[in-house]
Amino acid sequence: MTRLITRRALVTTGAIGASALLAGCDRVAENPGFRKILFSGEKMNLGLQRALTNRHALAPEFRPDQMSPVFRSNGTRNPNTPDYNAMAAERFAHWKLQVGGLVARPLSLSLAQIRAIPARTQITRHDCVEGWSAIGKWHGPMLGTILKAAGVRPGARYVVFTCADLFHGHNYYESIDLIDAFHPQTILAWAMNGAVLGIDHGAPLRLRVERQLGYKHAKYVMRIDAVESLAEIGRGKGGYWEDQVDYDWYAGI
Ligand SMILES: Nc1nc2c(c(=O)[nH]1)N[C@H]1C(S)=C(S)[C@@H](COP(=O)(O)O)O[C@H]1N2
Ligand SMILES: [Mo]
Repeated sequence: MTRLITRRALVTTGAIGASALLAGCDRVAENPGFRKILFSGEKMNLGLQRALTNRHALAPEFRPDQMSPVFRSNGTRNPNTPDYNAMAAERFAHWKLQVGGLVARPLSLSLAQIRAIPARTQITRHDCVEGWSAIGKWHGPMLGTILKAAGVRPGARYVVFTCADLFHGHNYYESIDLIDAFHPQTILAWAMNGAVLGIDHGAPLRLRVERQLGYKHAKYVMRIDAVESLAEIGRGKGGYWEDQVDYDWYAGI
């Protein structure tokens, strides 16, 4: 009996599944019944799971008493270029974030302007691919607020972050799609653990994209560009580590 019901459920799922998939993956994955069938058992397809995972779900948030006593810094700890050092020496008073690419209104925002935008505070866990994690508190405007002000044009599919630090003469960069760009926990943080963001953690501004692994969280963000394709940027894989060592572009956790 159980088996029959399961078979029937599967057959029904198959029929509805095809059209529902065409209608929009997220809705299919949000249905608990579909999730159970698609994501359980030995034959679970990881690629499919990734494609159907609810991209709008929130990352867990934590209480202040759960914050890590030490939050290590990783990758670049100081860009240490002449340009960056000059900006840091005046506490980024003349630094500006450029927002461009496929937008209706390119923006050039000072730190004071960014700090005046309504901000979100979130205590989240950072997971680095190298095998450590830390819980920290981040504060800054939602990336979506800034993108809405710039007006992302219809052809845009990704948002690219260009950073101040150089690796063999090339800027660290990262990219996310528009679902993550407009996710409520995707913020441009200018404060961490209740203090102004330090140089080791990406001053003056760093991305927090909480549903993904650490290397996606671009520090030292200088430019944000809406683009249609990632093919012409760097080596075309959407990020510094993706280009270098084949890390996944979508590093969902
Ligand atoms: N610009 C830039 N962003 C970066 C990196 C970097 O080297 N340069 N390293 C990444 C990696 S691998 C991790 S784990 C986090 C570390 O952030 P933290 O220094 O605040 O811990 O930053 C990410 N963003
Ligand atoms: Mo990392």
